Amino acid sequence: MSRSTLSGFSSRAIHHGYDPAENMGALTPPMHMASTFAFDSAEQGGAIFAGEQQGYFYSRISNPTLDLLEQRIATLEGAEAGVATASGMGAITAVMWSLLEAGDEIITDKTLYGCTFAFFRHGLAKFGVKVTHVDLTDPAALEAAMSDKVKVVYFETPANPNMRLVDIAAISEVAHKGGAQVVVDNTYATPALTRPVELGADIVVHSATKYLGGHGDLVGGLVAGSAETMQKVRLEGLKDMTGAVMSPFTATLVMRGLKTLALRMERHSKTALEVARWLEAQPQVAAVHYPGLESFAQAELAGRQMALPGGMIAFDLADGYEQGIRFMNRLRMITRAVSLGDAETLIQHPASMTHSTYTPEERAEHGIGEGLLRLSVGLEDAEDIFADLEQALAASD
Ligand code: HCS
Repeated sequence: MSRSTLSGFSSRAIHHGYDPAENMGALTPPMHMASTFAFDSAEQGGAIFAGEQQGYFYSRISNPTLDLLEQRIATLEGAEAGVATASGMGAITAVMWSLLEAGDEIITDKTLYGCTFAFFRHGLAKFGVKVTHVDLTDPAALEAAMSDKVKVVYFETPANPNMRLVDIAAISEVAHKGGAQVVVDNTYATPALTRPVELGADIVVHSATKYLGGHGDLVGGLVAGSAETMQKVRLEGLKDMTGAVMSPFTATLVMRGLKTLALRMERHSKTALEVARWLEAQPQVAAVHYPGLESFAQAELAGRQMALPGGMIAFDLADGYEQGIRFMNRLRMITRAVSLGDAETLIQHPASMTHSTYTPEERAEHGIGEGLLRLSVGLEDAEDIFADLEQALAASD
């Protein structure tokens, strides 16, 4: 059986695109730490530059180690091709600089990760792109907002930090009818739980720093989509507009993470569901937002669109921000840190940390509560997570 025709998700995450026999038997793909590549002849160099011949020439454009990772994210997302970038923001900016030009419009969901929001509002807008935020939990709201100037519809699902879901198939249908491309940030769900391209989206972006890498030891980004669009993202967004290139060492770490992605997502989801149920039963907790809960406002969509509910939980304490700060400061094992998807359980306060790029008024308008806490449930034993939450909650009153 060819290693590139395996059907299982984890088998492809482990083997796709690589044959040890072609690499001196090395089980793990070699890391090509080369900035440049030698040409057989001057004519060959010219032909590669002109795109008349396939080949590597400079690692800002492509590199064999990144190439393998790009093939792996493409197969896992059910897309034709991939592009690796230096960070999640590198992925988002490389895509947007490739798809948009002055005079175009982009519609994004209301809730976005803080730096994504800042890039759209303060970056793209400066270059003549009109940015409109629409509640994309409602496909009719998108239909009403569409115009022939809208080139891109962009959202996260689940959204960072409040866990709102967007129906990828329904939104893609409306966006495509209006002639726009759909870009989905799949960082929270990962392709182990949701595959946006299979549901109709055009492009997927990732912060590979999170679940894909999975061990809190790298910063990286990935893009997946059609071969034609990925070539544009590589040659415009990556090569010329951002230069946001991933290093071969980072690519090696991401590929190591991908091997256990499905396994880790199962464990993250199992423990997170137990934690969400427990939090919901505590008198000090006012609200819990988790796609696996029966009380989740979009439980039907979660069941339809996510294979498992994932490892991220958002919740509010009854006494709001002040209690949240007391609670966070009393945690012993659970770590106060931004980022997510690591083996360690992490907690942070979006309004003062990841989403401090919004003004308080913008947070209110975009559904990001001032007291909301975000928990990234890790891979520790559930009893230790519970014990820490319990003692910190008891001491937070
Ligand atoms: N995107 C990361 C980094 C925040 S500054 C997060 O935690 O949401």
